Amino acid sequence: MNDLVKLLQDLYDQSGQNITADINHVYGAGGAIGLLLVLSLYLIFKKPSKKIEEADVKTTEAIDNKEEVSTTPKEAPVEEVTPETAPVEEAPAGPTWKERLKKGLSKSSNEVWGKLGSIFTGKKLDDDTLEEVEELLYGADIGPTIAAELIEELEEEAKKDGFGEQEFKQFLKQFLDSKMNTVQKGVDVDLYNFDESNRGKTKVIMVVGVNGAGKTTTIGKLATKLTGQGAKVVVGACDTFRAAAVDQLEVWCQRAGAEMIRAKEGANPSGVGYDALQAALNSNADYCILDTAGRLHTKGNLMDELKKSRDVLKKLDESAPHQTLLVIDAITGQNAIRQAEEFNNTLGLSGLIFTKCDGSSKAGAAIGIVDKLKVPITYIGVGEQVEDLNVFNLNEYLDALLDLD
Ligand SMILES: Nc1nc2c(ncn2[C@@H]2O[C@H](COP(=O)(O)OP(=O)(O)OP(=O)(O)O)[C@@H](O)[C@H]2O)c(=O)[nH]1
Ligand SMILES: [Mg+2]
Repeated sequence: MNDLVKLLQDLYDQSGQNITADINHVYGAGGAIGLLLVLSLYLIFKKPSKKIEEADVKTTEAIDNKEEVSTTPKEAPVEEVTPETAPVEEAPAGPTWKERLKKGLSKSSNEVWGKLGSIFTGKKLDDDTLEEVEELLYGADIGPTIAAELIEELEEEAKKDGFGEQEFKQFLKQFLDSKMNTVQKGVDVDLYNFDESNRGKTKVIMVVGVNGAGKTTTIGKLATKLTGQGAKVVVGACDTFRAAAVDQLEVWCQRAGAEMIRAKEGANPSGVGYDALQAALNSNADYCILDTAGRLHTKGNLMDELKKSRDVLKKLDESAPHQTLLVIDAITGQNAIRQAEEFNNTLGLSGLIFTKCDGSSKAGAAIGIVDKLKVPITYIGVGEQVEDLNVFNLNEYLDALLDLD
């Protein structure tokens, strides 16, 4: 013990401190060292914690299951992922109808209507600007009467203070809406919304138009929409001129889950329409859609044949066809008025379907056509996919055309 006192005294002396080590200091230091020793032994031999035990079990299991063992410290906070909160991987959704419409009308919007708006950024309406507007309106093919009317009203509007691009677009929207909204109100909603309360009351839709306007494709899309709503649809392949036309329709009908009635050997088109309606009535179908062969409105004999096809349906149902729809390719522009007038005179059209708007900058022609004929647009087509056909909504159409949101 005295040796230990001496050792401590030497250490104190070396550190230059004026402290005297006595036996009490030695006992104190020895006690502290002893306490440290006991503590160390306890920590080494104490029972492992529950958490560590569990972590080890999991690690063993993971190894047994050949799972990858995480090197993350076990104590690190782990976000709990329960089946309810786990993110479900959804199939990427396609574009919405609004997006499709906007894209489909982008040619017309960018090349004509958008340019019109930009004329008014910071400019006053002088003669040069008016001329520019006129030129673009003729390019839009909305028809000379409407174009002249629009310019007259514009001259008044543009006198107002702060008349810029947005004000011009709003003025255009109001003007175009006023040209169409009364006629558009006449659209029969049953045409695109299958109503369960009408189940079994066969509605006959006859689809007509010039060659290649998009009749068969539109019928395919329409049938798909209606069967998708739970309706039973029978389609009559009345285009007996081309075998390929029937094959094309058959593919669409199979996809839509619609029944297709084709021509019997040597049957004429009106016979197929009759058979299709008979089949639809027999099976209490909700819709009977007739695909007719394309024809030029100037061919009198073909137009007569169409009339015959329509009249024969009345033998089965006096009120048939309930809808006679003319398909118009948007690229036709104002020339469609002549077509529509002829078809209207022969058959009495109840609606128009405006197709291929995506391929033309003349989608605005619809306004002039509706205004002139007083026949509403029922559907609009902006591409070749099923989703590219939808009900024509005037507000949506004008917003997309004028790039308003
Ligand atoms: N881009 C685009 N193509 C379309 C649209 N609608 C139809 N088509 C295409 O236009 C072409 C003609 O369409 P059809 O449906 O065969 O036209 P149709 O009026 O039945 O033709 P006929 O029976 O020969 O008189 C096809 O290649 C269609 O895919 C559309 O909205 N956009
Ligand atoms: Mg066809």
